[in-house]
Amino acid sequence: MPSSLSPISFNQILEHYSAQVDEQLEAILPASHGPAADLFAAMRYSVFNGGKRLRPALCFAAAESVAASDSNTAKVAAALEMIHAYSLIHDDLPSMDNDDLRRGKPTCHIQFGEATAILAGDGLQSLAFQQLTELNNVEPAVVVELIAMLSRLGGCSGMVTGQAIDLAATGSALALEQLKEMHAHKTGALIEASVLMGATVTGRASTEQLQALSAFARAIGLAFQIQDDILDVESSTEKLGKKQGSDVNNDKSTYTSILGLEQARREADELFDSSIQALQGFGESADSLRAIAGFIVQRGH
Ligand code: GRG
Repeated sequence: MPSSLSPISFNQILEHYSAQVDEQLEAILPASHGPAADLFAAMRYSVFNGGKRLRPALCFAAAESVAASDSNTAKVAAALEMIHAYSLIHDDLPSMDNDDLRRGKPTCHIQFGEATAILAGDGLQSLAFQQLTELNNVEPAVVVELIAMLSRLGGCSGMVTGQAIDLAATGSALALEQLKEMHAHKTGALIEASVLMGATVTGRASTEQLQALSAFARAIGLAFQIQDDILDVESSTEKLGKKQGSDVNNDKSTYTSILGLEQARREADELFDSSIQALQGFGESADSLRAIAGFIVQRGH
């Protein structure tokens, strides 16, 4: 367990990066206007409703691990957060997870209706790619690489396929390896994109550094999901005595249902250790990445 990393250090890191990405998101998503006012209101509602901005933080921290962050990092970070917001809007839809609440507030389709929620997700996805075409003084080859990374890891070789595996598995028990494969795609891929794109937009990341950052991101991506399952069980147990977490109620396999709570905690700790190990070739420039990894396995409700 990362005993040397205090939650305060992570909160400071998060606030610092959030301010920069929020400024960029404000510029991309001005207050709703014109004939499609509802669409813009729905996009803003979903982007500015209390997300932790974990993916932007990873993007900034990865940029700083190899060089420095700048206004281009903020654009890439905004693109990643818009993809994340779109995925949550679509994941909450009646035809998917059918959730009424997200971050304690009505989900986008409850607030704006299903058709507008679908369009808000579509709009956020295309705005994300548009951001990557509006970087300043970045080599065209780097722009192409960023677009390739986001389409691969956010799309059919990553998050979208993860969601499809999840849908196909509904109602049937998954073995541990299948569960890992599903989460590596569904949540891990966008986390990996956040780290790799942050480093790539600097134009200064070496192949070896990208390989190490990829190993780091894969480890924390899995740890993130395990911790999510642990929190799911803990919050349900706290609130309801003996009732299980929501994924268990939805008949979904989870790390805790397969491994049990204690073994799941050990796995998350081991993945944290592997993530730190992956950064051994980096000096202090990767301290923010290390702090974020600590937050991922220590975070509470
Ligand atoms: C619909 C194409 C499509 C994909 C959806 C990521 C995803 C795929 C669904 C999300 C389902 C879910 C709630 C998974 C648990 C892990 C997770 C992604 C939690 C939310 O991420 P946080 O904690 O969210 O970073 P905040 O609210 O802080 O932004």
